[in-house]
Amino acid sequence: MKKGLIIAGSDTLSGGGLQTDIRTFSAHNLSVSNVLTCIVTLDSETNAIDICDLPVGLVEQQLQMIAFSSISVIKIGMLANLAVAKQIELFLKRMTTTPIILDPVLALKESGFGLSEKIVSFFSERLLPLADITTPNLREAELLANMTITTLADMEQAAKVIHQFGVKNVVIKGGTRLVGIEAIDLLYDGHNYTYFKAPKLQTTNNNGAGCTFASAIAANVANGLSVTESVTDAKKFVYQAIKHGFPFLDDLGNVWAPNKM
Ligand code: PXL
Repeated sequence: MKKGLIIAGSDTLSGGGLQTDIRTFSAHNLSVSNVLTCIVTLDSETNAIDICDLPVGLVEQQLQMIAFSSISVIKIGMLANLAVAKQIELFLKRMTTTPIILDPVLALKESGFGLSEKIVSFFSERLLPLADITTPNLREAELLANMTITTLADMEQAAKVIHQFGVKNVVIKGGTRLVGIEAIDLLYDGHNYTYFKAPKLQTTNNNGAGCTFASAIAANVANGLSVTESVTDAKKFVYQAIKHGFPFLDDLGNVWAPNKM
């Protein structure tokens, strides 16, 4: 059995983050090593998102443990701060033959969570050049490309700008924000623009959709699929996961990915 590595934050509510990434890898028959970077909870009084970073030394210690084991893919989610991001950069520079899928978690549910400009530029200048695929949502694509996205033409333009940072493939998760009845994602490999479409599902049970999509792409790459095949299959997987989502809080529920046969 192949093994994937997930570097991510814990989502206490388990819709997104490490928990969803592990479930998605398991559903794709991959075993998993993981490096935890932070813990995301909600403030019990205000319900605001609270991100508790792990000490950077502890992140480093986890990375050292898995540095020499054989890994078929590395999927990166929330890093939370610059010191942790720098440790991840050092680690990735040693893993030159392993495909790297970088989900630039800079905005939760498109809202942004007060990250500094420094971390955005660290992602573009230092992490993107090391990645094979990056999977920003629309808001993250706007932050990385430093532009507003309201149309498909804007999405193509943003993908081009992000590609110029040195990442081989850009997948922009259009989600439901663009007008129209379809959820549209875009892959740009430096030559071609490929669109992936599915009907928009009317649901608020979508916490973890972005993580699930990126993890499914990573798992498919580890299992030997091409980038286009990986995105095509992951799009079907995340559609089912959103469809099978279930309510959790009053106004938010989690996606749930049924096991693949
Ligand atoms: O879905 C984005 C995401 C990524 N990582 C962590 C999260 C979430 C969303 O809640 O908690 C740790």
